[in-house]
Amino acid sequence: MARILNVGIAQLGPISRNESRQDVVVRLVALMEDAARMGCDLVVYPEAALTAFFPHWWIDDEDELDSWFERAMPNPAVQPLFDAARRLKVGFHLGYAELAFEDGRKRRFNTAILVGKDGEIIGKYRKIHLPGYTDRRPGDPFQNLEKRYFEVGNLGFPVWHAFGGRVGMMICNDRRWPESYRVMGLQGAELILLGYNTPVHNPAMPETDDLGNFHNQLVMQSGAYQNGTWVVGVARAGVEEGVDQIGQSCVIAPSGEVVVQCTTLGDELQVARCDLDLCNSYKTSIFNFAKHRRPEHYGLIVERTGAGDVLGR
Ligand code: CDT
Repeated sequence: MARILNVGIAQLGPISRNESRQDVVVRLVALMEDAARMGCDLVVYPEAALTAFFPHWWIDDEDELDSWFERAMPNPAVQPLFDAARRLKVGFHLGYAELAFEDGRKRRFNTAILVGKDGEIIGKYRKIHLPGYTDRRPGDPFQNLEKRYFEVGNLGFPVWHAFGGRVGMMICNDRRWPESYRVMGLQGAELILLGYNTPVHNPAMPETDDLGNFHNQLVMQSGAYQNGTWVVGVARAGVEEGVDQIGQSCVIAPSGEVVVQCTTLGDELQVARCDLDLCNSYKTSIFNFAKHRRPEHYGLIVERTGAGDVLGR
């Protein structure tokens, strides 16, 4: 029997700096209710979906910085989303800023969770590829301070048995790196979920400003095809606190084709019927990793000895 999963892409428009989490959760629940009406099994929300994207501005004060983070998941502000999942029997993927107390210290991560139709958390991922910088760039129209506000994720790129398939997560900038997909592809991922906040303007590379949407789809389409997996990418779009962000949230089939795409820069739900078995022919023929991949011939350093590096040939 075919393994069909109806996946909703719940794109968000801008969130203002003073919008409460409770108000944002009302927006998220409205999108989930739409998704339930359209028969979705799973809804995917963007990166850091509970607040405005605060890495775009400088924050000096520690308490103020902490106020953008979630200390527990769920927590009272987000509980209505978990309750809605249970009531509507719709799972979800949600990005948020996480404040954790681990190894005897306070730690901050850019995190995403996968939640089942019963409202229980199935898995957690912490963003590994953090863009931007730690210093202040007063000449730039906005900041990109992820390297200052977050630690590099320490949970790897796991793949979970969930929703009748093998599901992995990444977050925003991770999608530009082929190894993010490949590490999950090597674990048999059939569905990779991700959210993004991508400014149209990149102050460090203004020559690419016209290419933002192209690069967005280029990396996700390649990742899907080269690993024989569905990829679902969901934006927070539009002009938020003066920063213009791309939309074009989409669902990509293992063929690399975009099957569904958002057309606005606001809150918008689109639905894709994802047949997880479409991954099979890619995984068993052209991208049968065990049969065709030859990492031992890539010339990677496999051993460092006193006499020199041993290459994997
Ligand atoms: N949030 C995030 O990771 N954004 C980065 C901006 C990089 S500048 C083009 C991204 O890769 O979309």
